[in-house]
Amino acid sequence: MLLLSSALAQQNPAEKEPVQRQQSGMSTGGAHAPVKDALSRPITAGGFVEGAPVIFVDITHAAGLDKFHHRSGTREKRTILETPGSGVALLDYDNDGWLDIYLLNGSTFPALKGKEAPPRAMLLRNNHDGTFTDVTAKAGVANERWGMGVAVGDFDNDGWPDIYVSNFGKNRLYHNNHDGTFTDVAETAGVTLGGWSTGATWGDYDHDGYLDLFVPGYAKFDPDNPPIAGKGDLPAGFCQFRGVDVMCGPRGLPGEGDHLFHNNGDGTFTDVSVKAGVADAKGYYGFSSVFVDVDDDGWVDLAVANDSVPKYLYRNKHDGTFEDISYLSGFALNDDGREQAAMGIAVGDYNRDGKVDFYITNFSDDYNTLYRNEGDAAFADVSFRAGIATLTIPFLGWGCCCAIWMDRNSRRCPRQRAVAWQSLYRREVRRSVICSTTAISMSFSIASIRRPRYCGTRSRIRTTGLP
Ligand SMILES: [Ca+2]
Ligand SMILES: [Ca+2]
Ligand SMILES: [Ca+2]
Ligand SMILES: [Ca+2]
Repeated sequence: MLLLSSALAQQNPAEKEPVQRQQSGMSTGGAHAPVKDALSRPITAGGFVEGAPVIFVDITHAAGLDKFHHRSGTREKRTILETPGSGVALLDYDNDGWLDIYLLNGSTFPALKGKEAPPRAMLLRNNHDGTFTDVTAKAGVANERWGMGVAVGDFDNDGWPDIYVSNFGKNRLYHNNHDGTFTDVAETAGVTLGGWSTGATWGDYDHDGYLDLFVPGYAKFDPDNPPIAGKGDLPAGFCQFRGVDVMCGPRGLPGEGDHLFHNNGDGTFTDVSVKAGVADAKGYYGFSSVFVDVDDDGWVDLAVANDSVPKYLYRNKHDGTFEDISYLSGFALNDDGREQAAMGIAVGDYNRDGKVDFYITNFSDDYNTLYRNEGDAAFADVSFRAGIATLTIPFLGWGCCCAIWMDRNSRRCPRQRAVAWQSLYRREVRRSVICSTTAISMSFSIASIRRPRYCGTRSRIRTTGLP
């Protein structure tokens, strides 16, 4: 039959039907626009698709967060002081169970001299409806100094989170007055310092029940005589990046030391940096720090991310002092034995083995580093093996923080989530810091995290650190 049809077609080519060329692919109906819900999330008639990607919607304006504008010197960025950003903290300052936002601001050289109004930090209260209200003026936390980092902790154990602000210039310790206002008690507490402080961290290193405070220092910088190529002793072209004149530093600048303040329990602190062995005698350029127990002995240890030089890791010796295990642990350098320009620190148990790991952001043309905890305070740079190194090479990283992801469709606590929380809580030794990063540019801090209702009772995490 087929053969016959074919023969007839050949005999009468004029009667041949037009050839229907079939395209590759598949046959479908017409185009249909996606159906979205009120939050612009694509949905089907049956609701969300199991396993579908999580959709993020930019709600900055709707939430009222675009009122904040960060300033840091001028666009030209002729000096290193103008190049970093400032920290941010997520904290429940009014203990209503909803996270509020504290955004630090930078400053300008004219503002430092009182020639123009200084940029202000902003505290945004969570209205429980997706919006925030600027409560900075009432709270009294505008800072109005050149802000770098912020760390949140309840230093006086009154149940209300207090705020430490690291500045270029004097630092602040905002005590929470329980009524929506704060009082800067840094002077009486003895924790103002001066100079250039960066990402601080709270942790009870001596197990006396009171949070102690570590404050890294970056570099010594004189705003009246800033290092600029072509000025003073510095020849033109002295400070370049890829052949372009840029700001000078940090290399070549004297480093600022680090400080550990012991909480005396009476509202005052004592600088014990030298005795404790964490004073940074080398003058490294500290950016971020975090108290965290890396060896599971129940005592917080201390990690410090330094810019352009080796990083510090100090092991708590349980007697008020620390042992410098930066090199011994493998944390000081990367897998090639090379120092990196570390900016931010994130702490988290990424491989769910119960041991805390570190993720470090670095300068551009270098990869961000994932340090896997091998046990007994030994760390291995597994960035490339983990497949997350190459894509970070072109970018300059700043603050970072671990995140615990949750299956949005699940009303249960997935095992991995439970393990992650347990892992973090186990390390919350006597109000010590757990999951935090403190970085200069986006110093990030979570003071009170409310666990989802379906995952158990409310718990608090004291963390510090950043963006
Ligand atoms: Ca709140
Ligand atoms: Ca307090
Ligand atoms: Ca203490
Ligand atoms: Ca420890």
